[in-house]
Amino acid sequence: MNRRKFIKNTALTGAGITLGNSLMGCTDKTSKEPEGTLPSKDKPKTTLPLVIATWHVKEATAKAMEVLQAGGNVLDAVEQGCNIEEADEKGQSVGKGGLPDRDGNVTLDACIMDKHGNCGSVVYLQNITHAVSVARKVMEDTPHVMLAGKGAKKFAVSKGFEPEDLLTDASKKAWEEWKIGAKYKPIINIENHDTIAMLAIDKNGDLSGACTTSGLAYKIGGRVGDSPIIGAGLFVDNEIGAAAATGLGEEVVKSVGSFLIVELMRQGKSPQEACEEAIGRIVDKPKKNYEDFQVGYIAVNKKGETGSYSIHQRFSVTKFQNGINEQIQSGFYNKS
Ligand code: SD4
Repeated sequence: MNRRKFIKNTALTGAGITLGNSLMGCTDKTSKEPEGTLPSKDKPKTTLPLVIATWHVKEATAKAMEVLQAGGNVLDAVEQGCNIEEADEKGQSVGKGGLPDRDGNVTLDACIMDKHGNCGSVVYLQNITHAVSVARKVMEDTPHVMLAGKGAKKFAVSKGFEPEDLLTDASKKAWEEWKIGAKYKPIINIENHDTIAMLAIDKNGDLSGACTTSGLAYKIGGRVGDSPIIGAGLFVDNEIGAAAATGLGEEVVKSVGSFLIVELMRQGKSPQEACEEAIGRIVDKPKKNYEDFQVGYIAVNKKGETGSYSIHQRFSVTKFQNGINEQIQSGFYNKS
């Protein structure tokens, strides 16, 4: 048995005393209940499929659910869900209309990961709205994982993506106003609508995830955040679960947040516990500077249980499950 499987199995055995069959996966209907556990019919249902995403993005989760309900592929679901936000010019932190870097260039980061552990990513992509779809093409049509800048754009154009100006009048105006003071300070929550990271699980329990952003507003030209970094902004392991991040990417990269959450779930933590511990790793540092920035995580495990947690209040997630597409306020660390 390899080490990965060993840890997973150990975690399952340890937790099995209290959680019984529920940890054995959503498709296991044959094994007997240990004594003292609730009969299956009385347990809370974690029905599939489900979609969860960062921030208030009901149209995006609705699109992903529509794909899943139609029997579509879970990878198509997260891609098409994210595409909705990328095309929405009103969203100033994703795709078209994203806020530019300090030189006025809109540069996009995105990644996608499937149930087989395949992944694709683009960084510093310019003039192409659907960065997440380019990331998917990198995954499916190249031997690489990540393409950057000019090469990423050239590749996108070769795949039929139309170049366009992503700097809308509203974002240009915001940048011009910013230039007056030109202070670099991460904004804690942008109107409850920011980088979109989406995780989905289909009715068979298969997972995929995607993440797409224009990154931090007014960043230094060339800066890349966590969102296209596999393991930081997104991680999917079809045996265990998936996690994704939003917020100050530098802090997510330093703690490899999404991979950490999936590994914590592998060791037996619930998605909620794993998100809280990953935030704990960021805030619990000798130099306590977390008051200046936000990080938020979402996670889902193989059973369809979800979790979310952030440093500061007002991080919300959108979850679509059991026919209900709802915005949920996340728990948060900083109560002061
Ligand atoms: C980044 N994580 O580029 C992204 C930005 C973001 O909410 O998520 N903002 O660092």
